[in-house]
Amino acid sequence: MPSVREVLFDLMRDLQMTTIFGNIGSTEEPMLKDFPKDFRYILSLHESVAVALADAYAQASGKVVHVNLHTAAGSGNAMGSIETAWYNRTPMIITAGQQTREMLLLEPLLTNKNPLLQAAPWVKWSYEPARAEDVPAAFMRAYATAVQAPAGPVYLSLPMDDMDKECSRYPAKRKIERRLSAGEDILAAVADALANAKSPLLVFGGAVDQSDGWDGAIALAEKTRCEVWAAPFEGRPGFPETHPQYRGALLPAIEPICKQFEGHDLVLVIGAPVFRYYPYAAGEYLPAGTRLIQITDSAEECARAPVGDSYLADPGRACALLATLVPQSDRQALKPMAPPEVPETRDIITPDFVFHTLARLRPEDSIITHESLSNASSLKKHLPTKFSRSFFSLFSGVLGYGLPAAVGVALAEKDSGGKRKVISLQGDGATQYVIQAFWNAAKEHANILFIILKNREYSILKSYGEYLDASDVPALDITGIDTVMLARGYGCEGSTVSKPEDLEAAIKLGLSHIGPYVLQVEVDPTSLPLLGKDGPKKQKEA
Ligand SMILES: Cc1ncc(C[n+]2csc(CCOP(=O)(O)OP(=O)(O)O)c2C)c(N)n1
Ligand SMILES: [Mg+2]
Repeated sequence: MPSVREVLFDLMRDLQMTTIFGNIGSTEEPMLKDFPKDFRYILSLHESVAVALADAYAQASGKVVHVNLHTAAGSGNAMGSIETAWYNRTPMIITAGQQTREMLLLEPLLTNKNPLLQAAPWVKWSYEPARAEDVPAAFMRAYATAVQAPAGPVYLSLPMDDMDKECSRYPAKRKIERRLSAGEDILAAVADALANAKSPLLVFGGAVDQSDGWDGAIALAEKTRCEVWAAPFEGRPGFPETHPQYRGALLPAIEPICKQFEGHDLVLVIGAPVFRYYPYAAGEYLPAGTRLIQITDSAEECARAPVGDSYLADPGRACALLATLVPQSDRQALKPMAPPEVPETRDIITPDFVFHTLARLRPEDSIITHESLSNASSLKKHLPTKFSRSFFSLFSGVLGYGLPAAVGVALAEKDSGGKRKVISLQGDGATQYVIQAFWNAAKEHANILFIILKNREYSILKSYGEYLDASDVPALDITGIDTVMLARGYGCEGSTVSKPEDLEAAIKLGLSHIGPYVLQVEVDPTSLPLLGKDGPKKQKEA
């Protein structure tokens, strides 16, 4: 009779899950012994790297990923990235070893005391099989849970003595439809509202792109000829930021969003929560006379919206259907936004100047990953996303995503036979949370240009301090870090640039390098107003 391990690996093979990301310990070795030749294990040196790398791989490829962690210890280390995978809606099965059932009662070393609770808020399901022979079927159920809309991580705790036990039952391999439908019976009412609105406004979230809605969203926007905005804090765009109707990302706060909606009788939000706000800026959610409609495939997102009417449907399918139901508007076509100003020449490099220069030099089809918080709006202005699946960031606010995400995206690109360059734009602070990802970049010979914006501080926290009226906060300066030297230690090449006149040549060199290259750019540390120059300046005045 086959062992639990043999049946489990057969099932993973059947589900086309032959790549395992992770970081292991002794409690996982019984599962991984005699590792089949057609599988690969992508080792990371820290669990948060493994989860974030796999997350980005799933985002870029659309595949379901398997991450293998070391009992409670490894799972604990991975929590920040698991939270990000939850908000990124990533289909991810996490398996973690557990102490042998023989000793569990006496709580030996490496016991996961409560595997069902450890990751609980950020996984869709946690389970430890009641019997060894249930392990493969539990994996099948984990798969079915993880892929359904909204996709997300699930957690399986697997006792180490289960693997060599006999397993008589091969779980049925089941096809699980990953997306909801979007029917005319429900959405005709939304189409009517759009057709009858005087001045509608569309807001698209990243779930539109996750559900293959990119082209449908464009078709819908062009039918309605209205302004299109991105929902705040989205990990990936749902609509091309180069489109003439695109107007930018909504500010992530209550009062400014309300202002942005003024003059519109209908706001249709597709594939995003309503909304992810931070900081707090008191105000009304909507102007008087504005109706909000949300289309989401997440019942939870539906429930937590403070205003508006919600429809549960697949965002991508909804866009495509609405584009057929809505009549062509005869509104005047909108003019595209003015291009960003060319940054003025200064004796110090500014983030604006980095993005402006990169925009001139980067291949049009390059993919950007981003974790550089204080200058995100400038980045978006200079480097708007033109194509589906070509910009990835984090939707959670948990730092430690960007570096491994770049590697995960580059790996997905390589696996699909693509040759697109990945450009990773990183704050110097964010980079330090998951520095070990440079090792994966070197090992995979990943085709990435990392640009580290070295301002020697947590710049955005200085802006928050200003907004919150919290002066003299300690611990916001991070001087004395040389990221290029750290990256070299992990096997990546790189250099530092500090003069504006040297930047172009440095970026060209980095872009032409085959494999990972780390360009550290010393930039102006001026912190900017948190909600932009026109937004509220202080929380208490908001
Ligand atoms: C895991 C985690 N720890 C701490 C924070 C709080 N935090 C938010 S932004 C930030 C600083 C980011 O600094 P850097 O990457 O250098 O970007 P900059 O603001 O300087 O552009 C910190 C520490 C966080 N979001 N996540
Ligand atoms: Mg910084």
